[in-house]
Amino acid sequence: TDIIGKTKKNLMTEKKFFSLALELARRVKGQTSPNPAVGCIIVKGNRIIGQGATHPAGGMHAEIAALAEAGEKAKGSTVYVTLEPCVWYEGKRTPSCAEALIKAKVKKVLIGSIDPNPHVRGKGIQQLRDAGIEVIMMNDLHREILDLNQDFSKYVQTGIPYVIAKYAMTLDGQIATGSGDSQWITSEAARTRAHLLRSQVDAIMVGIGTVLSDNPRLTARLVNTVRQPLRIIIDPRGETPAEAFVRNDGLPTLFITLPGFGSHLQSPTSEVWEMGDAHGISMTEVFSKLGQEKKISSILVEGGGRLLHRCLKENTLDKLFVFIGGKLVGGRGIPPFNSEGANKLAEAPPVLRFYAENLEHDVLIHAYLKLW
Ligand code: AOF
Ligand code: ZN
Repeated sequence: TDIIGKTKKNLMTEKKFFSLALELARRVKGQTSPNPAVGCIIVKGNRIIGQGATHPAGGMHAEIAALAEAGEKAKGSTVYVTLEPCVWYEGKRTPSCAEALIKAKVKKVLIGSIDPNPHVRGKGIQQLRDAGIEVIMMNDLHREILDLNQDFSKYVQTGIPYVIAKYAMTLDGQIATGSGDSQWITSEAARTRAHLLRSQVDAIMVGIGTVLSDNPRLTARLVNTVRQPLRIIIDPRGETPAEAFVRNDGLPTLFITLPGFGSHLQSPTSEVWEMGDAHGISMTEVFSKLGQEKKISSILVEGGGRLLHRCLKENTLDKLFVFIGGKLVGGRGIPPFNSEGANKLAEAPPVLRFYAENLEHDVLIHAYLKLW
């Protein structure tokens, strides 16, 4: 019983250190793109001697920040890190974390996930082991750790941004009443949560219908944030009014129109891409171009129903954020994806995994259509 007791206690401690490392990573989510958000805790004799999280791109990695705090004491320590430490490769901006850990003579490294970056994947672990450091892959919080950097994982492997659809609906699945009234389906706390989601992506996208009906600002206002996401308006015929917030508040906006419809939208703060043909604007093409030319690694698509439907139909959605508010329309309203849907449930797009987050008065569903 003594031995079992001890083992249990150790497991508990490891999990605690790991959840701390994950918490550190979560705090910098949205500030590290296109790098992943990573957290690192350095422990010696059951005491934390260093902690760190990824700095904005081009800056320190989590391990380097944690090692800087630990200093000389890092020798013989145990390191908890949510992502495999990186190795050096051509074009990299900062020095290798695996090498830094070896140099600091740490004893043991516990890793939460393998780095999906093809330049790193597995090599960091190998390098540490070759240097005689004990490396353990942790299963604790594995799913949560993977969830945090799904955007990075897709972008580093494909060059295409991670696309999330976001909408707020009633308990009977409507985003507005039949007459178009939608303010508000959710309460204050859910709207603050939505602004946090905005602050964690590189870009926010809406269709022209939403601009015309809501005149949204599309900024992350209700939370503290160091940067605002790029605003992208899908406006095939260049109908965004001259008085719309997105053309007047001095923040950057990218308008995407059909050929010949965009020149009047150009301004010192707004850019125009003219794309598409008689079949309309291909969202697949839009997303690839955003990844390639603007290095956008994640996008939140906030509606409306026609744009969301188009994204779904082209199979470009990776995740849904669905806010559910305690309201019932109780009849025909407006659905989130506004067009013909699947005929048979067997033909409906599969959801691979979903779970709910409880907010004060509402629920936020995380639904994954793809896993990266
Ligand atoms: C780590 N710890 O905190 C992060 C890692 O251009 P660089 O030098 O910043 O390297 C970017 C790559 O490093 C990135 O694509 C990913 O593979 C890894 N990110 N690695 O050891 C960290 N953020
Ligand atoms: Zn690194």
